[in-house]
Amino acid sequence: MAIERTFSMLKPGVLSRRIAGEIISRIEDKGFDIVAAKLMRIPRSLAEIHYAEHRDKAFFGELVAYITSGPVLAMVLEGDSAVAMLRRFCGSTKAEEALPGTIRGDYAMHTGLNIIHASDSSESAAREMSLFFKPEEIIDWKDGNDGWI
Ligand code: IDP
Ligand code: MG
Repeated sequence: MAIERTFSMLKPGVLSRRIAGEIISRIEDKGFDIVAAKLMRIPRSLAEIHYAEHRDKAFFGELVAYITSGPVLAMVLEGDSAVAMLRRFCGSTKAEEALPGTIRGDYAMHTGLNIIHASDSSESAAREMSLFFKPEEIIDWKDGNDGWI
């Protein structure tokens, strides 16, 4: 396995529900390293670029309205096969398909409010990281637990 970085985001509602700590704990417990984090309100222009692939979908307006409706916690996570690992950890996009034990499976009843974003490929990860973070905002660090997790 190779060390990768991926982009993740706790979507609006997570702070209001006061479950950000729980979700971050799960991310830490799994073994991802948080190498960047930023609490922000996403401007409409950034939301439209981030979700550009969905521009022509019926739910695009709703998606942009939701993602700009409150603070999000944008993060870069690092770890072995982090891109694929985080996707599985978050669970399926559709609420009714997200398995119990996954973040979406455990915390979301509605697809449009599925609480967490995770990049779907290395290319998306690189693109999304650069949309949300400057290179100097991503921190190189080691937790000293190599060999344990
Ligand atoms: P992903 O977040 O698992 O990568 P995408 O297909 O890229 O899923 O969709 C982006 C986001 O758009 C989803 O996380 C979800 O919040 C929302 N979304 C996707 N499909 C639907 C839908 O059919 N109805 C409403 N919202 C949707
Ligand atoms: Mg996606």
